[in-house]
Amino acid sequence: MTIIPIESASVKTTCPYCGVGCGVNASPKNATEVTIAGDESHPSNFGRLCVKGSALGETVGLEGRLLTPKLRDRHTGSLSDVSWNDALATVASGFARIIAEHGPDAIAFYVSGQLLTEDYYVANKLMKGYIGSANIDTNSRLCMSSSVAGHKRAFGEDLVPMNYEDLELADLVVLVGSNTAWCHPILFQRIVKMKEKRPEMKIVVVDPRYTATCEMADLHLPLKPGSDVRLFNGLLAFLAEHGATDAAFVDAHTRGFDAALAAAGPADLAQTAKDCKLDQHDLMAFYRLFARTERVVTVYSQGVNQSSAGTDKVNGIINCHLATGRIGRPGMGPFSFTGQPNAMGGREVGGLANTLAAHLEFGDPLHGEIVQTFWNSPAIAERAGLKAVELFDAIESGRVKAVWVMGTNPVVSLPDGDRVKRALEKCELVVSSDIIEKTDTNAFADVLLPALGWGEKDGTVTNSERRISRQRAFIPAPGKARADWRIICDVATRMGFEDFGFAGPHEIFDEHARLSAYRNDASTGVHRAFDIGGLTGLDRAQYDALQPTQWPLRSVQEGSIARLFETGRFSYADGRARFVPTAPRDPVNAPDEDYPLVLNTGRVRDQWHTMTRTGRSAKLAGHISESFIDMHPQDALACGVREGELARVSSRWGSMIARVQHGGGMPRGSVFVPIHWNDQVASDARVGAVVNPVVDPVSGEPEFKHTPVAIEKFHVTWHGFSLSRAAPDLDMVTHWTRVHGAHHMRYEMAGRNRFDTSHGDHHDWARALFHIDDRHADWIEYEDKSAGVYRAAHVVDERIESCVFISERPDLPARAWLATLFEKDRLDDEDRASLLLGQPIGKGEDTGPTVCSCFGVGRNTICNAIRDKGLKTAAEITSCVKAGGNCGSCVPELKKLIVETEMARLSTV
Ligand SMILES: Nc1nc2c(c(=O)[nH]1)N[C@H]1C(S)=C(S)[C@@H](COP(=O)(O)OP(=O)(O)OC[C@H]3O[C@@H](n4cnc5c(=O)[nH]c(N)nc54)[C@H](O)[C@@H]3O)O[C@H]1N2
Ligand SMILES: Nc1nc2c(c(=O)[nH]1)N[C@H]1C(S)=C(S)[C@@H](COP(=O)(O)OP(=O)(O)OC[C@H]3O[C@@H](n4cnc5c(=O)[nH]c(N)nc54)[C@H](O)[C@@H]3O)O[C@H]1N2
Ligand code: SF4
Ligand SMILES: [Mo]
Repeated sequence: MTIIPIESASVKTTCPYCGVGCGVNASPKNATEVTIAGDESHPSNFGRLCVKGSALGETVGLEGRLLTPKLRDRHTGSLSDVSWNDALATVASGFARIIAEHGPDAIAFYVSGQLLTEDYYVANKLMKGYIGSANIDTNSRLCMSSSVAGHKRAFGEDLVPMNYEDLELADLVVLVGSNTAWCHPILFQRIVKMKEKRPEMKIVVVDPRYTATCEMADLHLPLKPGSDVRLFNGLLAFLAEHGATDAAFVDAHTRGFDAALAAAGPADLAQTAKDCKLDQHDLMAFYRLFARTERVVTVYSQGVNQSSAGTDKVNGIINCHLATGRIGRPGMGPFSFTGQPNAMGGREVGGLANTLAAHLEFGDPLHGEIVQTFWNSPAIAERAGLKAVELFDAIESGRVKAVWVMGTNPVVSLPDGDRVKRALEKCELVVSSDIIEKTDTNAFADVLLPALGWGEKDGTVTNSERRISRQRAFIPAPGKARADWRIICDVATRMGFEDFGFAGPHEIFDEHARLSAYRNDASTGVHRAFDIGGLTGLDRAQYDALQPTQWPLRSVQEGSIARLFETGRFSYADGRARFVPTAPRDPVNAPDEDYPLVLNTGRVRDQWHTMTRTGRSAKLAGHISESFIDMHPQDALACGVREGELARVSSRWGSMIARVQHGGGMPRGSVFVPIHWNDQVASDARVGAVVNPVVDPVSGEPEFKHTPVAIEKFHVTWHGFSLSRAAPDLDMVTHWTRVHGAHHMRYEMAGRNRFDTSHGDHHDWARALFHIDDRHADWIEYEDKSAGVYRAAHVVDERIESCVFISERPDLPARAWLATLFEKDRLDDEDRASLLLGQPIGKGEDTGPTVCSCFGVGRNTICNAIRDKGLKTAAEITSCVKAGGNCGSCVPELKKLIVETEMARLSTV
């Protein structure tokens, strides 16, 4: 690869991962190497980055990138490189033909909260104003759509009223269905820092699991999965009964209180505790704390949204804030933490199938008229399009015949993932814009379009507090990749539509800003809070210089509004917010005899979604390197599985395999499986295949946190792992997971094939595994037939090329020291002896799995330091072994290790 030298000036940009939207200083050294640091001037993070943000430099390389357009031959299945001309012609003519034959609703776009606002804007404009269908939906349907629906019902518009400072001004922060410590780490650190300053500030976590977030909480409510509506209905009734509501606010600014209170049922603490499976004293403590604390922020995330009662959960929470008048004032309010970097931007442009554009809606012809007049477009969609899950149903049934997937990986991330595969297989034309060539979804694409990735593209994103920040390019466009907005405009132009001739993202942003202000005032009857009129007319230089800015920003003179609803005015025409009655209902699918456990799915600290980017970082692979099934030890016993063994999780929809573990704080009856692992990195670990396709009736958001499942042992005869510079032959292995190393690939493996005991059998197997023909190759080998143990390393010119360790039992040697051998040009005698022995000689002890990814500090190192030096706080650990001293993401785990080490010490005295 040619390295293009570029100026190593630092560029201010925004992290492409979570909705916190941290500012990043990127200092490129060359086309693929960049130094990353937090931007001290950015008001989201003030210079801090979490571990994923800190590791961004490791993910900008070109490994695995899609760099040229490709077309698939449907007969042979093979892909071939084509010119942009041919690729665009195929897409445009394919869409045009299907529209001509079957109408505009026969095609669909499935887009992403990871697109930039400018990409999103033109995709929405093309579909809703030019093709004339509303069949554009986004993966935000899987993410924030229950919050969107809840906000619209309560406020009359999809508005997040808060800003991050409110988290610091609050005296009580309630985190509902949010593993903030792992998923919004920088906001978590801001909360924790404030709590250290003001210990009287309280944190309550509402989550069935005891997560890393609970380490910092004053109170953890491990409620029954799905019972949040009951919890907040109970709270509303409690507030009313104890005179803790704000009658003046309710009278002046809301409607529907009585109906909501009636739906909430009587204030019966014992009953609510029973319904939510909570300790009555804990419940009382929470209700009292909420009742007496004026400054309360209630944060909610996927434990709330991803539920068949998701929208009601959101309104249940908002009802309590409206009843107490705790909204629109400093340090209080309901706060939906957004997941993706541009979840909010997508909502602003109308990326969801049931919104039109710029917070204008379907159902009122005036809204359609406003948008169509502004666009001067040939058409305007008149009714909502298909929501993600329905959309893929329609693809499977043949109603939708072409789909363009942009920046999302639905085969992994939609529920009932095997059905998504079947749908894409049937679909006449599948187009995918991605930055990576091999993904589970791209395996089904007929046309692959190479997009520019983070660091290469330019545009804006909006974070959870409605702050618009620039993502800026700092490395040159690789190969033939193009910006998403440009690809969309190219297709639009080839379909014969004018009005897509933008010279750059600044022109798109300008049009978007103008639309937000167009006929946006009380006199039109379609006044909406989303207005960035103050950002219109930016030329390229001004756009490039745009500083992080919160909306609304009607005009430069008026400036940004940091907190919405300060005047008590909401977006409904009468200015009043609405209480929404939320009658509780149980999740649609309940556990039964065949599927007795509830599957909960979510995230781990160091991976991002389907791992196409974070999966390429060796640093991030160290924390958790394989998929797992976290379950209560007694449930494991009942299912006949043991910690460390492989097990199959199955539901009525599909199955997957992962390793059983305890210690994730699971209550009885629930299991937790992470969402990240997929067919590219593991043989059978795609949890989306297991998840039920039930959706919330209002928002259409899938119930990702609640699927009845069964767990059974996955029988294997041996366990093992390999490290190698070249890929091994995975057909020889029953179960595998790939783990990225700095100078090697590691494969965790297990198999069912029996080796007989004659020597040579294992040896031949190892040679075949690593594709080695040379009979005189240099091997270091050890075999213990009686224990069923075999290990071998293949050495070329004194340098290790590959090694494999297998055993009949899952307890295998540590991997960390083996990885260090791949950094060496030659093995010394001690290394060779260590390989034979299966453990390091004279190299100190095994450091254990990574806890602190920034400094690469392992669990054993930390536990030994705690034990030997009597460390009592995370800060002491940091000063002793550095762990926790950079991004701080591991601090909750350090606290847990202190407790665990102390427990272990006590149990041995
Ligand atoms: N490290 C990392 N961070 C991320 C992401 C990532 O992939 N990796 N993705 C980003 C995205 S897009 C999103 S949407 C966010 C998601 O951020 P979060 O919502 O914080 O993350 P999840 O792990 O999906 O789920 C949160 C919690 O909901 C709990 N839960 C399950 N069922 C219930 C229930 O019935 N009630 C309640 N109260 N809680 C329940 C789960 O046990 C889990 O701990 O994270 C963002 N940040
Ligand atoms: N079981 C279960 N499933 C879930 C969830 C859950 O909690 N449980 N959570 C859901 C949620 S909240 C979310 S947000 C989704 C996320 O799920 P996905 O959106 O499917 O996951 P990603 O891996 O983020 O997919 C992004 C894709 O875009 C590509 N990409 C990256 N940058 C660019 C770019 O600039 N342009 C283009 N065109 N492509 C790019 C990446 O390579 C990748 O293939 O998962 C959902 N699915
Ligand atoms: S908290 Fe981490 S992942 Fe989220 S934006 Fe900040 S650095 Fe990126
Ligand atoms: Mo998300």
